[in-house]
Amino acid sequence: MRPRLVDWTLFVLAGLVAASGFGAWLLLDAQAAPVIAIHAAAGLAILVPLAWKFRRVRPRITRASAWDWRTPLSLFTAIAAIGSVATGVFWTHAQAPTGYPNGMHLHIVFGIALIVSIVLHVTLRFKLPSRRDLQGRRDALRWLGMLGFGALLLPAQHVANHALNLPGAQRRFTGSRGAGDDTGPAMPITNWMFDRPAPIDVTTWRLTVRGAVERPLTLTIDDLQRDDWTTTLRATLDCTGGWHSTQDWRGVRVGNLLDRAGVRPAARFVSFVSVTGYRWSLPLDEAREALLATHYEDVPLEHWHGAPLRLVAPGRRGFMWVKWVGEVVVLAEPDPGQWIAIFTSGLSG
Ligand SMILES: Nc1nc2c(c(=O)[nH]1)N[C@H]1C(S)=C(S)[C@@H](COP(=O)(O)O)O[C@H]1N2
Ligand SMILES: [Mo]
Repeated sequence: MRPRLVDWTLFVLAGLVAASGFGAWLLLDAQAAPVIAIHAAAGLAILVPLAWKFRRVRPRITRASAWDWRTPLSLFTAIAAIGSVATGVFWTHAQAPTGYPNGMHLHIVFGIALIVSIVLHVTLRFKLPSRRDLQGRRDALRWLGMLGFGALLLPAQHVANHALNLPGAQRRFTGSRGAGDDTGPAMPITNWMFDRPAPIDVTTWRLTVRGAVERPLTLTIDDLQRDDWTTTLRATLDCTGGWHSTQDWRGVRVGNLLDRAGVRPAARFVSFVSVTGYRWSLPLDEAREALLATHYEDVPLEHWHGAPLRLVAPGRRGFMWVKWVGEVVVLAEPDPGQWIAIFTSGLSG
């Protein structure tokens, strides 16, 4: 097979893996499932052209006389590629500890290193593909064989997981492992970056509902616990860091609050802002179905789980379940600044 064909196959597969890796975080569960499957399948399939490429470039590495200034970068790319696949497989299939940092964090670090090094690698060695690269039936068949063999790796892994009852067989489709259900306060605690707020004094705490609404609201904790306001919702928190837990949450449906405040026609998103500055938004219709919870499993939330009020966003990854909510802001536009807020909140007092 022509080297350039193998290189382009690697490049396209790597792009697919990177894009699906980000999609896995951001999409709703139902949409994320096939994207995560593509991520895993393409991530394993890439091993086949990678092995091919390593065989080809081995003399350029093993013979010192063949080294040039680009060789270290190529080695770095190779290490990042192997590290990405190895940490991905390890994290989703082994019984690794869920602490911080864990296998998922390593996977993200290797993945980002890989994206950076591929961009550099391609900039330095770029060659456009041409039709000649896929000429000849034998080459085309070999190429298809390579892809086909790669595509079988994930199903083979699944069969092995179930036959040998490996830990990977018990994982949720996101790769997260169960951390116990209906456990209330014993649920794991995860803070994304720097949020370490002091416990909130509920006698002075207020929830404000503002933005594109007719009647802004200021509510006390007692308002939010009135029997005729509250409902329960069973939902699964699935942290990107690799664990999941299902609880019965109790609180006020966001749609209920929005109806009381009267949403203006321009409204499109609802942002949930923590007292720490952390914030995330959901599209209006989805936000209506979310819950602002004061309780789990019939007990009040514990401080580190976001007391007095946290967002429960069914079907969304855990990092969107804003804790210590102080404001609900109805928006007419998306909020790109939330991407900065989740990385910097907690740093300013
Ligand atoms: N304000 C705030 N909310 C937050 C976070 C945070 O760091 N700050 N971490 C998020 C992440 S990454 C997860 S997985 C869940 C974890 O919730 P728990 O600690 O109650 O299990 O909270 C989310 N809400
Ligand atoms: Mo998380």
